[in-house]
Amino acid sequence: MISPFLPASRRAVVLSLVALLALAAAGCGPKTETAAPAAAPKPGAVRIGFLVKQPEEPWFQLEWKFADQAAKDLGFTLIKNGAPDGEKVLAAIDNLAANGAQGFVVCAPDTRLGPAIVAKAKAAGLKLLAVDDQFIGPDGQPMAQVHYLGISARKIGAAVGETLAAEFKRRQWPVAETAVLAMTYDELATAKERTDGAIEALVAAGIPADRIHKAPQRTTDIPGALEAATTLLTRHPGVKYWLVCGNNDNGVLGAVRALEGRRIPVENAVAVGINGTDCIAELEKAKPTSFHGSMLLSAKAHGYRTAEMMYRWIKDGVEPPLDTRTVGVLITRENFRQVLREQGVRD
Ligand code: FCA
Repeated sequence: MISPFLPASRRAVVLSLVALLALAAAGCGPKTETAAPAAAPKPGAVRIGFLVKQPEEPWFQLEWKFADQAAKDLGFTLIKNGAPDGEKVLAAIDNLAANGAQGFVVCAPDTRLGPAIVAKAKAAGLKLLAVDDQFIGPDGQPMAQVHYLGISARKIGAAVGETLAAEFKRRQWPVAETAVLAMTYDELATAKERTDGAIEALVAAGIPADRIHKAPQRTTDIPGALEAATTLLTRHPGVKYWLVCGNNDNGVLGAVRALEGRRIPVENAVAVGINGTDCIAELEKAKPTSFHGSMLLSAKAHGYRTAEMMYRWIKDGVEPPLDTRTVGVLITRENFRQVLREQGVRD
């Protein structure tokens, strides 16, 4: 199902794109680029692809770093590719097949590409494991038959909401002067679950539902969040204190920059992200900002573990579990250096 949140004109574009990609996946659409095969791999050599939607995001760079570690430890070749749109992800799968890969891990640029990706992987005889973002089928439901490793999104979102509620109580802000800024990206199921979880926890802690304001992001990078948050803040000039949650660090960082742009004092806002990998420079700033902390996810589980699962599947025929969920842990200015070291994110 195409998201009801898209305007009709964009829905039509997305629909025709999906149709085109399905055709291409079935081998009857326009040809996608295929690189010349590299030197033929040794018989029995394992080659695994790792495709990510936003290669510029530190989270995905860390997934790659841990997958590289798995390749080194287990002795397989890892082929990494950025796949920021549908055409690139399908072309990358062609390239993997041409280069002798037997399987790949993928965080798709749009989860509705799931059926096209599955069709292409099947046609090329490649094993497939979705990471982070679960594929959505033609019926709008998660494709539960496609192997997937992702976060326990609602639980992690709830932990964000609980952290914000605890700060709100500790600071004794009057409810009537406080509001929630939720940076949302409801087109992506894991993102929606995260912000829904945070909002549920805030309401359970006593924040009235009508003081919760959603700022839908058009893109999931900092500029997309800055734009959405600025628009929302302009519409609510009377709010003195802000509690900020979002889909990930970049969403929340964009909101923090928007609060600064509106001259909201640092101590009048508290913001908590998700990922923990994209906010390190923010936490390292000598002068604290409103960015209080983040739920650090396990880049190692998402990078090393997925690559290892794929390796065992190819080499030993051990099929991974269909659905694996990972947890998060809160990092703040007080503990982030130690926790990042413990998790192998930082030396
Ligand atoms: C999604 C987000 C990423 C990261 C990942 C686990 O793909 O876009 O930032 O949070 O889930």
